[in-house]
Amino acid sequence: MIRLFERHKKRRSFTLDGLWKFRTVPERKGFDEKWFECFPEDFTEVFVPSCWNNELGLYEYEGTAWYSKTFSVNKENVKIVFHGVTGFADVCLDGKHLGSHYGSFTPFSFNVTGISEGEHTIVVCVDNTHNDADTIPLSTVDWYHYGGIIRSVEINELENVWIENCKIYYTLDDDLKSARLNMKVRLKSADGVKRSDTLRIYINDSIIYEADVEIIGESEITVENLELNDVKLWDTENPYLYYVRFETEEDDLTERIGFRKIEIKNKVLYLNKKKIYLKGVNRHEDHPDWGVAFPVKLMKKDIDIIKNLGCNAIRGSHYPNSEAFLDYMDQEGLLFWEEIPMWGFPESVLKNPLVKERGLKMLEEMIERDYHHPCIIIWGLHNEIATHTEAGYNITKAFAEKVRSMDNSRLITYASYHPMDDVCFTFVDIISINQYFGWYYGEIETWAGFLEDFKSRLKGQGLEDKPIIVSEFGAAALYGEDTFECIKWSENYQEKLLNHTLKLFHDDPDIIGCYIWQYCDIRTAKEVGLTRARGFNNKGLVNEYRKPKLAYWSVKKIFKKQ
Ligand code: ADA
Repeated sequence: MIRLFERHKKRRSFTLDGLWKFRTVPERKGFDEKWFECFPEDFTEVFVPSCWNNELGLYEYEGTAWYSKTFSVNKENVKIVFHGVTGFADVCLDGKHLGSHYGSFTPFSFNVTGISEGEHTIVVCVDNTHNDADTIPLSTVDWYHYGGIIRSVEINELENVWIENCKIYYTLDDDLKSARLNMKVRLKSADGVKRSDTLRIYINDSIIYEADVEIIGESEITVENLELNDVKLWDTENPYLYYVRFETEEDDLTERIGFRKIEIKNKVLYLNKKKIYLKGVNRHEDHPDWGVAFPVKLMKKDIDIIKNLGCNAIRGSHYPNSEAFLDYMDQEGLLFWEEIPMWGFPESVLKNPLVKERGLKMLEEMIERDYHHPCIIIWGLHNEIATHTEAGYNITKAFAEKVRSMDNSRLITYASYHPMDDVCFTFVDIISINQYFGWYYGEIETWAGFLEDFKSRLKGQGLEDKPIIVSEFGAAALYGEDTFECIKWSENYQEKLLNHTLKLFHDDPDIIGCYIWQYCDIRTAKEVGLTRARGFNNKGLVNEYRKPKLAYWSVKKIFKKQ
C-alpha cells in the first residue's frame, strides 16, 4: 500500500507487490551477461516490497541483486513509479534500459509511451554497496544498510493526455479564516500532436476551477488567487484534511493538504498562532521482521504507541520515511521533521563535489515528493556532519538555499554535533543539538551547565535570537536489564536520565522542543556493530519488537503533563 487515500478515480493504477524473480550477484555482474534480456535460470523468489536481509541466508548481504517481474497492461502509455529502491537502481523494460537512479528513500519514475497492450517484463538491478567516500549514507552509520526494492513499484496506465504532477501553494489570511491558493499543474501527452482538453479542479468534491487547455507535448498551467473561505485548520487536535482533485477528460490526480501556519516569533514556536512545545522521539523505520520495508499495519502500531506516549512530534531519523507513514501522521495530527540520510560526514568527504550534488538531489526529491503533507513542519538538512569546518559551511549554505528556494513555508534546521564551534547556525531557523551527557561523556547533571555555556556562546555570536531544539539525547537500556544500583545499560538508568533531562529542557525558555533518542531499538551497521551490544542501537524507549522499557512509562507521565 503506497498512500492512505485514493489518488485516482479515472486512472487505472496498480502495484507490482508480490513475488519477483531474484538473484544476488557480486560486483554488479549481469550487465555484460545481458540479464536484463534473459534472466538467469537459477533464481529464487522474494516478495516486493521487502529487504533482502530478511530472507534466509542474506542477513548480512550488502551488494548487487537482480529482480524481474512480468505484468500486463491495457494501454499503450504507462508511468512506472519506483517508490524506494536502495542505493543504485538500473531499470530495464523488455530488455531496453529505461534509466537509473541513486538514493534509497525517494521515488523515481519512467514514462513509457507507445508500447503494446499485454505482457511486459521489468528487470531491475539493485546495488546496495556503500563506501566512505561518496555514497549517501556512507558505510559508517548507526543503522542497518538494508537492501532491496523496499517500497512498492506502481504502474499507472496513461491516456493520450495525462496529469504529470501538480503543486498547491497557499497562504492563510491573518485571521486564519480564509486561504488564497495558487496551483501549478503539468499536463503531458504521448506525442507532439496538439491536443485540447478541459482541466477541472475540485476541493472536497466542489468544483473551484475549470478551463479549456491545449497541450503540445507538455504544458504547465498556473492557477492563481483562488480564494477559500471558512477554512478548517489542520492542527494536532483536529487535523482536518482537504482533498484537491485535478481532472481532465480522461485522467485525474488527487492530492491532500491541510491548512496550518507554522512560525517562530521571539523564540517561540507557534502552530496556528498557538504556542506549541515539541515533545518528540527520533524514529527509524526498522523492525527485525521487515527491516526498513514497513507494512502499514506496523506503521499504525508505531504511531499508536508514540501517541500513547504523549508525543506530538517525530523526527524521521535519518531519511525520508514511507509516504503512507506521512499520510498517517497527517491524519493523526503529528508534527514531523524530515531529513536526508546525510549522517556523520567528515570534512574530507564534504569537499567531494559528488556528495554535494547527490545531497542536493536528495533534498529536491524529498521536497518534491512531500511538499503537500501538513505534518511536515521542519526540513532537516543533515545530521552530525562537520559543521565546524569550511566544507561543512559551504555545503550547509548550498543546502539551505536549495530548500528555501523550493519551500519557504516551513522551518529549516540540522542536527549539530559541534555546538560549541559550529559555524553554520546562521543558515537555519532553529538551532538543533545532539548531545549525550550522562552516556558517552559527562554526567546527567552536566546538561544544565552545558546549556548555560552554549547559550552564552550563541549570545557572543549574535545568534541568541534563534530558538533551540535538543534533537538527540538518551541512554542505551538493554530490554529486561534492571539493577539496584541504577547503572548504565539498565532500564532504570535510562529512565533516570530521561526524567532529569525532559524536565530541564521543558523549563528552559530558549528550548522549543526535544526529540528523545530514540523510539525503538534498531539493528545497526556492521561498521559500528561491534561497539554496540547485540549489534543494535539500544537507546529505544521500546525494544525492537515494540515492548516498552521502564522509561516509556515515566516519559509518558512527563509528556502528558507538559
Ligand atoms: C548520533 C546519531 C544517531 C545515533 C546516536 C547514538 O547522535 O545521530 O544516529 O547514532 O548518535 O546512539 O550514539
